[in-house]
Amino acid sequence: MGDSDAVKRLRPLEIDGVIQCEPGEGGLPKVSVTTPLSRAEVYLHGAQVTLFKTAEEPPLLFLSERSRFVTGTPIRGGIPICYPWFGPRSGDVSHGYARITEWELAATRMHPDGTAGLRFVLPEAAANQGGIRAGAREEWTSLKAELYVSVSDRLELELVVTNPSESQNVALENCFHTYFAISDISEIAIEGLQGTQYRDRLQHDQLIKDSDRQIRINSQTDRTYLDASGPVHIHDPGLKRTIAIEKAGSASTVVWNPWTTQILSDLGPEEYRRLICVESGNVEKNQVVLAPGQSSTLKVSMGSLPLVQASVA
Ligand code: TA6
Repeated sequence: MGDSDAVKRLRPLEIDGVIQCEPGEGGLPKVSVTTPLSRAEVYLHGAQVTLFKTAEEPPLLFLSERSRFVTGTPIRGGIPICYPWFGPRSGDVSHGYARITEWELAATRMHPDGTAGLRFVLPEAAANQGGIRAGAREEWTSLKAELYVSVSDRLELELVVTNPSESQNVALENCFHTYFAISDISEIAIEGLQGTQYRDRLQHDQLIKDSDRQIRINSQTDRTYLDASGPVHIHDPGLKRTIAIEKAGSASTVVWNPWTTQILSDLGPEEYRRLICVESGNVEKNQVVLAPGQSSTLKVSMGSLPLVQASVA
């Protein structure tokens, strides 16, 4: 397949042997990153990371075999960027328009320690569709959003949003809706959320305090943990690894698995067994309010380590 105009525009940003731009699934422009320790792939569509893998590990992220790669439709898997809202919104896409917009690749670099860095910019027109989108607010049209992706033995993402207004506060939600690859949903234990409160979407949105040291998934799960800013570990004996998720600038953590009951056309019937979403952001009462001229940074750092033996009860 010949280079599309979008891929041709990316050529000057390539770094030989490290950063290549090429047509990906569905012909969508994809940036492939190779470092001495790892590989990654990021689609300009949604600035969505779809692959991260260190040399000796299975991929860290789950990507549905049935994901569509079509403009205007979210990719199912990897790290969707939920912005500037989280969740459903009447007349517009769920989780905001950032993940169905083609971002611009603004810069690439290779650090002396071998880390590869990418910077993506959300086009200002994203909030519009020939007129402001049904779900968008006027004040969002002037926000500046940039995504920094850093690839080494870990994967780090930073979403930086700036309010250029000289007079107006702007409220928004943001979230890295990360799909982690696991051996089997029955195997894993999630640790780090003990003692925090969550809104349970499966129990009439009631607020519940989580007293479990470890969370195990045995049915459809959709929990929004509020005022939860700490690290989370996903212990996976099946893959003999613990996935470590650290974050900064994030007060909310969402845990989701569709099980067999939430039917999604872009997710195979058995794929629920091989994914768990642990999402890092600021949603609901944890929403971000930017004063005039203020910026916010949502940062997540993820990687895997040998299974923390004592962890799995
Ligand atoms: O992450 C939790 C959630 O809001 C769930 O309610 C579920 O709908 C999931 O996101 C996937 O949403 P999507 O719009 O990507 O199908």
